[in-house]
Amino acid sequence: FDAVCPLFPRESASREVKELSGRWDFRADKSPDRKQGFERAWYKSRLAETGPVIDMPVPASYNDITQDPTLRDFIGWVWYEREVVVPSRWVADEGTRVVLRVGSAHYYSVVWVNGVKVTEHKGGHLPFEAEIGSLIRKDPTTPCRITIAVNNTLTLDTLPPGIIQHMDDPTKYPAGFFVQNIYFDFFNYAGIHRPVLLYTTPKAYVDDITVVTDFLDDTGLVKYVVSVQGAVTAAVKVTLLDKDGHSVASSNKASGLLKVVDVKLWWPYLMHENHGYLYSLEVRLMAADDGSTDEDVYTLPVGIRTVRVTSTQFLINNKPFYFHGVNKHEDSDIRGKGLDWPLIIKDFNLLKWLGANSFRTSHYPYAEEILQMCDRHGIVVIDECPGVGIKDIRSFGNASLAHHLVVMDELVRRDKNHPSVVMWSVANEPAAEMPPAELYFKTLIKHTKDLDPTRPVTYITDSNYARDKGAPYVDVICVNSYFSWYHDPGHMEVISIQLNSQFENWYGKYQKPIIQSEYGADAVPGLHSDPPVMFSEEYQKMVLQNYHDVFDQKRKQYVVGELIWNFADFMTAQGITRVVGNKKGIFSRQRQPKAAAFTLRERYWRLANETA
Ligand code: BDP
Repeated sequence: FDAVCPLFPRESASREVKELSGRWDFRADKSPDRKQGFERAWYKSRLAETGPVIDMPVPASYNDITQDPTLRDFIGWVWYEREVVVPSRWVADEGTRVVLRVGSAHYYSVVWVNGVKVTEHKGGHLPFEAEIGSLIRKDPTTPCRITIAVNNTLTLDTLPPGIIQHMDDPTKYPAGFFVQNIYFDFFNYAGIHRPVLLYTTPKAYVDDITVVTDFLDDTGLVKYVVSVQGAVTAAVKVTLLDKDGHSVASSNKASGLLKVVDVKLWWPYLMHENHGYLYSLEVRLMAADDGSTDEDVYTLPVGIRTVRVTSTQFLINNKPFYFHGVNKHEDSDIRGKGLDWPLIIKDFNLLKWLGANSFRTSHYPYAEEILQMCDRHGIVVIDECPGVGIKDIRSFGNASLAHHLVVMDELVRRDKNHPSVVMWSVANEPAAEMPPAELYFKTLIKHTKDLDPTRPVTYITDSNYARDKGAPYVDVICVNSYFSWYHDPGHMEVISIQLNSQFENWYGKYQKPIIQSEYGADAVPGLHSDPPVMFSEEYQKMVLQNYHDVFDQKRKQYVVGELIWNFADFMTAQGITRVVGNKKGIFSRQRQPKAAAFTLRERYWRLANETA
């Protein structure tokens, strides 16, 4: 299968994009072993010809769209299909590459065009694509039929891992009954979560661009490499433009170093008036002299900044940076994990209202569209892969590790050029005290650093500092703790003692900067109690305040950040500790503030003013 082009599909003078968002035909394969669709080759004809179909929006999770409980909790293959009219000029011009791209689909996908398999992909949060020009040219008169089968089953070798449990006792369960067990705390939403689109490039095209930035006094340095496909000789011209469209540097080489006088650095939100300053790198692949290939143009946003870690600090542009931000989820009513622009922009407005300067993409890579917003607004990102719930010892096996390395390849390839991304997180709360964790994390972190030597690498731990086997390999210690919630529930008086010990123990052992990567408490919106009790808004607020007192002592030493769990309430699997989902949001799932949001807002703006 074709490798994925790492460049986000953008329109330009030489490239067109056709979005396939909207209504698709859909059917869940409810046969006992879920294999009927493959056995009867549902991809060979229109889906509506092989059985009943329903309407399904793309992008969206399918789980909350209908009133059918068996679809909400469905496990196995679902089938999506839609026909698209391909512009005749794309078909007529043999020199046009037509690429079908899926932003993401959870978890395993197989794609057919007019009944011919064109690609498959493992993993729920990263893009995949296939060149389909020759297929649509075979029969230019019929519309192009796209079929995508998606399977959400999680096993010990998937990321995140899960396990299917068959219940065979006929006195308790109906025949064939099975459940999907998961080791993570969010609903396993499934379906086509991000836009599906067709885009074109010329036959010879810009396939990848890598930029690494630095500066010396007032001069910005942009090291770049352009990779080209389909050209015999590649004449490349690159031009760096400022925000007003003025050229500030240029070159005729496919790789090199651009120097920018009086550079405007990319700064985090609220740290500088130029926060989120972006240049544009216009890359032009010249048409061949003999007319055999056309010109290709691609424009990449570039923020010039540096990242460095010392034993006590996290430095952006050589200035100490303190993360005051949130952990998020891609989650909302009805659409589940489906990309939704009103939600994205609302969330950025709330982040800015809060005075948050950062978030972690807990617990999987977010849509590229979200990272582009972070670049524009100066919101700093810890980019996390879907390595959440690595709890079973079998998930540390060779097959799991091999897949985890591939996921890091795909993630770094996709996100390497975002100035907002300042650190990679390879996992969340793995069973890091288990013996195989040492080699697993040593290998995984080294692999990530080889892929990208410019960014620190971490994983998020909730293990004991004395027994955590991967901590020696991370650049920043990221710790989650829930004092007076999961431990000593109801006793806020333990927080200051336990949190101080937590920081002192970790720093004492490793002398690395520390981020409190999660802390918080559930609050059911509108539930009040004074004196505070668990699940009331007052309790949540007081827990945060108790944590903040300790952060304020330690941030003068080696604590470099605090990320609240969570930005907003989110859906989870059903269970006795979850009241229609996880309620640790400082906003409700509908993005209305709880009392704690105002506490955090006051604090974040104060911190921002101190460090500006
Ligand atoms: C942490 C997990 C996070 C959970 C949170 C919680 O990292 O995914 O949602 O606890 O239980 O352990 O609220």
